[in-house]
Amino acid sequence: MIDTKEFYDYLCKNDLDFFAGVPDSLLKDFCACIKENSPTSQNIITANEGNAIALASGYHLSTSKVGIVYMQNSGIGNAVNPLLSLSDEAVYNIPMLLIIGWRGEPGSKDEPQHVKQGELTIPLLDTMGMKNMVLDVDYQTQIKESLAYIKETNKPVALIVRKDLFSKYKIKNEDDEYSLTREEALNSIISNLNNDDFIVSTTGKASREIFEIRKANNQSHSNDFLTVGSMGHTSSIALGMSLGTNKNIYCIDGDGSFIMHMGASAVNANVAPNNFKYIIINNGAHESVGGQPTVGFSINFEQILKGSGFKYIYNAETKEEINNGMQKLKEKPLAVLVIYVKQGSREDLGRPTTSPVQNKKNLMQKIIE
Ligand SMILES: Cc1ncc(C[n+]2csc(CCOP(=O)(O)OP(=O)(O)O)c2C)c(N)n1
Repeated sequence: MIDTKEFYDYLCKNDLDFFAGVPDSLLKDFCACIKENSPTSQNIITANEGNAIALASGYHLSTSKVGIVYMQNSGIGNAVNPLLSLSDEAVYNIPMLLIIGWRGEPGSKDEPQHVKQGELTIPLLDTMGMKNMVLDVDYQTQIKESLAYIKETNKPVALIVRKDLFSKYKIKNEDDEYSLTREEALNSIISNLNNDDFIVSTTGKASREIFEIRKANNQSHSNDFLTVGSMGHTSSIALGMSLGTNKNIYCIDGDGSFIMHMGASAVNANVAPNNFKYIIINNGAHESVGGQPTVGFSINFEQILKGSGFKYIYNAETKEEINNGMQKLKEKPLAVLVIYVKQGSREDLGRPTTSPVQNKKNLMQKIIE
């Protein structure tokens, strides 16, 4: 195990003190340590991983410093374009140090959405011609080696992080501004749905909670599409579904997911049929992976959504307001319900016990019936 603070201090000592990225569960402690010890201008939690590559590139242009980009391996896909068409040696040849959480490492047990990405993490980096190494306790030697390589080639280097590599580093919780938890909000949403309403829910704990709520209610899972991977694409999946059926499709998004591919919102608002019902649960954080902040509490969802073309925006903080908002979603076209909740989830929260393919089959059978 690596002492997280010592690792962070070692990076800073080597002039590696500019961070950008999207948080990850395996990097939870590392991200908490950066957040606690770096000024906010030196740790930019970006909308998506591609932005982080671009940001570190821009920072290098004005400082000649090497930025650190952190991400889960799920984010490699988002990063490929700027890695290959911006920082690559064939284009601008811009160095940076990537720190990548290795979900789905071959031989370890992980969720279905991480298995293929885990297998392909190193092959993908190799294919892109990126020097990479699996980070271990001898990290000082690895960082020295990375910096020597960067000095010689100006090329990015990736350090891959196994599960449980970093020691615990607890983030200090901000004061709770709102009273409901995400799970309570989901319970209220679900209690307002009919048997032929469908849900498309976002990546992370929201989908896990929905699975458990259905179980506790003795309801089938056939009405729910749990977007277990593919963060940020939930609303596009819901849009596609709503274009193919007359049934109501309730998209339940998170603030981090919404922000990751915010452009989808503009297209959704312009093409959404009346059965596309949009709900965003805003806890101002990437709660599922450790609670690092998003800009969810600093941006004006109402203006963004209205500017995109949605007509009616309803805000809710209480169960009663959710009930009213759900009623409005049923009545009005192009309506969005934004629910403000506090952070937190149950310690004993489970995971879906049926496979994604089985869930898909059950859902398709029900929706096409
Ligand atoms: C492309 C990609 N980047 C990062 C992750 C890791 N990840 C899983 S859930 C999550 C946080 C989602 O935040 P939000 O949508 O606000 O939902 P919350 O967890 O707060 O309920 C992150 C960053 C991922 N799955 N995919």
